Amino acid sequence: MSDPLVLVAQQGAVCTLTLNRPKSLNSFTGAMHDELAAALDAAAVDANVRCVVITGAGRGFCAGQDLADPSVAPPTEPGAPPADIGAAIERYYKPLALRVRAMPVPVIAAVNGVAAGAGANLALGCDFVVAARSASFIQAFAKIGLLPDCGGTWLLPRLVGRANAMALAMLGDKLPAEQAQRLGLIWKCVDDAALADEVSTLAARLAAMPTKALVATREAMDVAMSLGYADALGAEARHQSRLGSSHDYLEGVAAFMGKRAPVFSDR
Ligand code: T3D
Repeated sequence: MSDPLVLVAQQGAVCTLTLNRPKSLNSFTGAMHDELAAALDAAAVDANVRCVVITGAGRGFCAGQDLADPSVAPPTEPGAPPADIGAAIERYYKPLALRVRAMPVPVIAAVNGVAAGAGANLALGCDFVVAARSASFIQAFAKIGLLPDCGGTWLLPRLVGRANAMALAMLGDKLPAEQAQRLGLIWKCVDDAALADEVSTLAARLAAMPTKALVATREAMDVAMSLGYADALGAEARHQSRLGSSHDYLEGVAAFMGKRAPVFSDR
C-alpha cells in the first residue's frame, strides 16, 4: 500500500494534517487534494476536534500544484489542445480555499519550509500562519504565466495592501518568513527549532477557547471587508444575538463572575 498523502494525527482536541509528498515539496496532485479534502471534512464533523493545524512533511510546506501532473502540464505534442487549468482550479483549489475558510474550528498553518504558488495561498487562507525562520513564501504564478489562485488575489491586497500585493504577485520573489511577518503577511516567524512547540501551544490555547465565537469572528471580519460601517455593525449584532444564547457565553460570564477559569465546550 502506498503512503498516505495527508497524515492525520490527533493530540487532545488538536488535529494535525501533514501534507506528505516531501520529494516534490508536498506539491498538489489530484489524489493529495482528495485526501486533504476528506481529512478536513472529517475534522469538521468531529466534535472532539477544536483546532486544525496544516503543515508539511520534510523540508517544504507545499510547492503548489505539481507541475508534472499530466492533467495540468502543457501538451508535449504540437497542436494538442492545452490542459484546462481553470477546470482544475474549479475542481480542486476553489473548494480547498472555501473548505479551509468554512472550517467550524480555527485553522493554523505551521509553515515549516517553502510555501509556493497555491501552497503559499493555502497557508495565507488559514486563520493563523506561524512560520519557521527558514521558511519562505513565493507567489510563483507569474513565473509560469499564471496569476495567483487559491484565494491569492483576494488575500494578498487584504493582508499587505495593494502595493505589496502587486510586488509579491508580479515579481514572484521569494519572501523570507521574517520579512513576511514584518509586512503583516503572516502572524509570526519563529526559530525553526521552536516551530512545533509554538504551534502546539497556540493550537491548545485556541482549542480551549469558545470555538463558535472564534469562527464567527473570522466570518464577520471577512464579510465586513465588503460592507459599509453600518452594515458591519448590524452583522456584529446578529452574530452576538446568536452567540449570546450559547452555552459558552453563559459559561464565560459565570466563570468571570465566579473568578474561575471557564470551560468552553460549544463547537
Ligand atoms: O497548474 C494548475 O493546475 C493551476 C494551479 C496552479 C496552482 C499553483 O500552485 S501554480 C504554481 C506552481 N508551483 C510552482 O511554480 C513552484 C515550483 N517550484 C519551485 O519554484 C521550487 O521548487 C521552489 C522555489 C518551491 C523550491 O526550490 P528548491 O530549490 O528549494 O527545491 P527544488 O530543487 O526546486 O525542488 C525539490 C524537488 O521538488 C524537485 O524534484 P527533484 O529534482 O528533486 O526530483 C522539484 O522538481 C520538485 N518540485 C518542487 N516544486 C514542484 C516540484 N515538482 C512538481 N511540481 C512542483 N510545483
